[in-house]
Order: sequence, then C-alpha cells, then structure tokens
Amino acid sequence: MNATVTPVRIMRSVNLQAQYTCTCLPGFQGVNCEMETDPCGSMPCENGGECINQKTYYTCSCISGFIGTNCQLDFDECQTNPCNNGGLCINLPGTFSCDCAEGWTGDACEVNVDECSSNPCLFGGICSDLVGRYTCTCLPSHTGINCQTEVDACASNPCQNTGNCIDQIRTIRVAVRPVT
Ligand SMILES: [Ca+2]
Ligand SMILES: [Ca+2]
Repeated sequence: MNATVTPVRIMRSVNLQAQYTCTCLPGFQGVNCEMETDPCGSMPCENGGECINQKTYYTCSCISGFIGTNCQLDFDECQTNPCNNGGLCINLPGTFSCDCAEGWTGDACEVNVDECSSNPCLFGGICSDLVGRYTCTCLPSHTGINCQTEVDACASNPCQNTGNCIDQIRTIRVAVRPVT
C-alpha cells in the first residue's frame, strides 16, 4: 500500500507495516517506544560540566567557576570579594585572579610578604616584618635603616683640652681611637 507519510517529530515513531504510529512519552523512543532516550546524548553540558542522565531529562554538574543549566555561564567570583587586604579582583572565564596591594601575595592576597627574608638588617640587627616594609632594631654599635652605619661616640669630639676620646661602644673591637 502506498501510504503517504507526513513528516513527524523525532518522538513520534511510524511503523508502516503495522500502519500505526507511536507517540512516545518523554524518555522513550523507537517505533514502539521500546528504547530509552539518552538525554545526555547531545552532550549538552558545556565547559567541562558532567551530564547526569535523569531518564526523562538531564542535569549538569558544573565544575568550579561555571554556573547555569548547561554550565554555560561564567561565575563572577568577584561578587564575593575573594581578594583580601585591598587586593583588586579580576573576573576571568571559569576563574578569577587577585591583583594584590603592595606587601601582600597569594591567590587571595592572604599572605603577608616577608620583607625580612633577604636579611636586610646588618651587624646583628633584628628585623621586624611589617606590611610592605620592615624595620631593623640595631645593636648599640650600629645605626641606620639597615644598621649599616657604625656608631662613633667620639665623632663630636666631646673631650676638650686635647683629652683622648675612647669610644666605649667600640672598645670590644677597637681599644683606643688614635689621637688626632
Ligand atoms: Ca569567573
Ligand atoms: Ca611583610
């Protein structure tokens, strides 16, 4: 018999021999609706999302950084203010980055940079790490930002009438200053 078949949608199956058509419920396909459809067959989840077959429909389990039914949207992490200590947040596809203020480092600017790591304090000075800078606590024998300058107690020539000045601070290393 020359039956004229009009085009049908995917879910409607036509059996020409039996002269019937099946309109399948969601989740089934085939001439007699005997096959389960695979809602993940078209790989609908984007950006690395995992498709989960729910029989009649699918859901997407998105990887971190993406949202949306099909994981098609970038999540704007900057809305949650993830950058600490004054860091500037930059939203990126699937991720974000922080432009840290001076003195801070780490993915979220959570790490105080150790400005003492280069041992800037000389001649036994003790370094104290601060934000973006450091201070040196010098031994009595030295002074200066980095304790680089030797203290000269006789520099002002305090001994009058040709008295011989002896720098008590230096006596450990130098017994007597030469007479000038
Ligand atoms: Ca993002
Ligand atoms: Ca610091």
